[in-house]
Amino acid sequence: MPVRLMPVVAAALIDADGRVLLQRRPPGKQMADLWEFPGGKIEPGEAPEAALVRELHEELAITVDPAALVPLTFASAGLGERHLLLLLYVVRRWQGVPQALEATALAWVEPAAMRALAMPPADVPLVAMLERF
Ligand code: 9L3
Ligand code: MG
Repeated sequence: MPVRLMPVVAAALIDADGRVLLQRRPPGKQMADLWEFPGGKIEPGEAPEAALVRELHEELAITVDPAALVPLTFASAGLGERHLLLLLYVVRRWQGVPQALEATALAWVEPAAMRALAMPPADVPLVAMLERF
């Protein structure tokens, strides 16, 4: 059976102190209660950067210039009969103060402290990249 790909974009928002914004997925959704880089699925026909700008507005109420999205790395993970492809962008400038519109909590976390948090399988290898960034 062919594998169905699910392309997902996510952002590492980095503040002036080098901390990164994580959000906690709500109960009832896939991967409930895990801490993730904010983002979501790329819609059919949508450019990855456009998808990430849209998701950050929907989830955090911030406005991001697509030119401020710097691709850093990717990870992939099996997800039942689907295959998740997760693209991570670094973001250092945005407008507005992030608000948890979909998550149950937001946290600014030092990259070295992320290992202590429960994250979705695809997010875990991204942390090692951020630590070296
Ligand atoms: N996912 C994993 N890590 C992330 C994000 C943003 C998403 N950093 C996974 C969770 C879901 C799928 O991708 O299985 C789609 O994400 P969403 O649309 O439920 O946010
Ligand atoms: Mg999402």
